[in-house]
Amino acid sequence: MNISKISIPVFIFLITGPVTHAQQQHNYDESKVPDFVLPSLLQDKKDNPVKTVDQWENSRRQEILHWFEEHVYGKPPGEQVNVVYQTISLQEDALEDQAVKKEVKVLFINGEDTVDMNILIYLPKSTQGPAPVFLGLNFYGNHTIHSDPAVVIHQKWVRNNEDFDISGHRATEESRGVRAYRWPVEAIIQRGYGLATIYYGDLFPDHKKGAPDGVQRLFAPRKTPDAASWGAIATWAWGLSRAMDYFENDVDIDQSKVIVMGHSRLGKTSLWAGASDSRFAAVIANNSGCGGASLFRRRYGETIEIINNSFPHWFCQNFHRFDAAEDDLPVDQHMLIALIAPRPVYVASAVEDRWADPKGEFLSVYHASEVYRLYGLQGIRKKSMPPLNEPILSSHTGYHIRSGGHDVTRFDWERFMDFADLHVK
Ligand code: GTR
Repeated sequence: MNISKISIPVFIFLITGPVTHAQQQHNYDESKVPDFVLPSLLQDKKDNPVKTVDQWENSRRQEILHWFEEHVYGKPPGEQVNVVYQTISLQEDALEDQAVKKEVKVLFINGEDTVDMNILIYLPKSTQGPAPVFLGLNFYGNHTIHSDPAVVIHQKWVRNNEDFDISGHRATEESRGVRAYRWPVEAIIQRGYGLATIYYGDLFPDHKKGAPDGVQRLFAPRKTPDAASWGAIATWAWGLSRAMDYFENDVDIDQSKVIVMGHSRLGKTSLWAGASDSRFAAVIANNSGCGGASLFRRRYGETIEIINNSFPHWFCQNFHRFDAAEDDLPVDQHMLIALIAPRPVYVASAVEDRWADPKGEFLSVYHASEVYRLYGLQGIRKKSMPPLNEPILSSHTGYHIRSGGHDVTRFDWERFMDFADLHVK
């Protein structure tokens, strides 16, 4: 090919590769963040002021919860499926005798059809009585969170990853323990907490056509999905609630002290799980970004249009109506966090994770604090972000921004546990 004969746009394409839709649209320039007005938390849709906890809980909160279901995450079908729990492994001397480990298979049943999810649970032996527990979904499978050779490897669809030797969308022995650095199980156990985790693909394999291979299939014969039906995030959150149903029946777990934690898309999920199911005692969202803690109206980093284009299955169909129309949405994400009040919530950002808009994540927590104050709790009063690596822990609305990029680090976990020590344990 003779370079001199290639037209300029084609030449640029050849040297840079295709420019993705996402790259074309995002803004990282603070001076280009548009002026916006956030929907009021304590003024209802008829403009009546909300002055008491009772008005908040019985009226305004319901209104906001409904909007999130209707326009953002979508609703699970009202009906329930039959559920059976099977303990498929039990080890009394796990982690050098510091923990009890069990794997519980949860079978969701509709007639002849079943879908299962496996909960991997580590509980500290040092705790007198039932243990407080962190619950989090994982990205590649329960066997990836620890090098423990006995954890079951799932047979579900999984994202290919050369670094983890995952190809053909199937996990193998090669990927055992590859995500252990994100799950400091021994440290969690030492601090007196349990850890429960589930592979998110058990519930909804994370691709556009994943729905029929997850739990949604079990409801399909009974209910035709509509534009407000649950997307993948609501389905993953539904799975967390089903894990909570199980915890209510496990005497070794303190069901009143379950802290739901998630990173990135699973941080979006932990926020929605905590907002939609008040049995969760506290919520932690790490680098959760657009559709998680950050404010849509700032249009900094990932936007509604970008996320809907890249991941059309994550939210309900109605949410696509707000592509490039953030101001038309009746909610913003400070309202999602406020739905968790008065339960403790912790949002964590990373300074290099601009895609997730750290400032927008902080401002959500700041604005949500208004509802925490209605409960007589302090919340965050200062509108300026705290310095790097200096967590806000004493407030029921906790926050940190750490150095580094999009990830879950040991620093993050230590702060999550500090926060849980203060507000949950
Ligand atoms: C990105 C997505 C983010 C975030 C992230 C993740 O591609 O744009 O919203 O969820 O994935 O989950 O790792």
